[in-house]
This record gives sequence, C-alpha cells and structure tokens, in this order.
Amino acid sequence: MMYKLIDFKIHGNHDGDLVALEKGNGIPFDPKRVYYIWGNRPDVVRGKHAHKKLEQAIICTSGSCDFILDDGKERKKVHLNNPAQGLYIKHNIWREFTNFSKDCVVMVLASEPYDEADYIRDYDEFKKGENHD
Ligand code: T46
Repeated sequence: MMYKLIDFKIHGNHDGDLVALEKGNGIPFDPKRVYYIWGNRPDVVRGKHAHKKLEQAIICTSGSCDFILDDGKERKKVHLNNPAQGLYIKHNIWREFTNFSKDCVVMVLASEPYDEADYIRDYDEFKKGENHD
C-alpha cells in the first residue's frame, strides 16, 4: 500500500462542519507533531524526500494541491481538495507536492517529533533502499 485516503467523520450542523482527529479516530497512529504549510507559488515543488520511519496524515484544509508519491516501483498522483479527507503515507515513500491553489493550506499530523536524521533527501539513495515494501 503506497498510501491510503481516509474519510473523516464530519460533525456538521447548520452552522458549519467540524472534524476531530485522534489515534484510532481517523488517524492510524498517535500524532506527536502538527505543522502546516501555506503561501506557496502554484508551480513550486516541495517535499522531494522520503522518511525512514515517519508516518503522516496530510490534510488540505483549504484549497487544493497535488501529491506525487513514489514507492520505488511506481509513481501515483493524488489530488487533495477536501478538508474532511486525509492522505495517510507510511515510511519509505518518496513524496513531492505542487500545483498549489492560492488559498491552499496543508496541515500534517506526524507520528514523531521533527528529526532531520529521519529524512532521505537523495532520490538515488531512496531507490537503493533495501526496505521498500
Ligand atoms: C513532508 C511534507 C508534506 C521544522 O523545523 N520542523 C518540522 O516539523 C518540519 C516539517 C520542518 N521544519 C523545518 C525544516 C526546514 O528548514 O522547516 C523547513 C522546511 O521543511 P521541509 O523542506 O522539510 O518542508 P517540505 O514542505 O518540503 O516537507 C514537509 C515535511 O518535512 C515532510 O515530512 O512529508 O512536508
């Protein structure tokens, strides 16, 4: 499984909608960090790395963007434009993201605190990795 799209439960009423996320309730891991990204030029390409251990759930809370995912064997593009949907990516998946709408805000829940040592930023090194599932 390269990725999974998770539909979150929406607590909606006539005033608007709310999504609440926690382990086992939309998120398959215990989140230890949250960060968010906005203000990107439409054509900028972010990411360009994989993670050795980190799992993440990525939510486009506003606007839209594209994630390009690569498991070392094939590449897939996922368009995100729904704040009630999460893109779950486990470790050892190369990711790039681009095609940002002006109002795009990407929020990420991560299974571990930030650790630069967990990043694989060289594509050849990623491809050579012995632990592709
Ligand atoms: C991912 C995609 C979706 C921190 O200090 N703490 C953090 O938790 C993060 C994520 C980043 N940073 C610093 C490190 C860099 O100096 O913020 C700067 C930008 O980070 P980076 O170039 O890694 O950002 P993206 O947008 O390329 O990638 C990020 C995540 O790093 C990555 O895990 O999957 O968002």
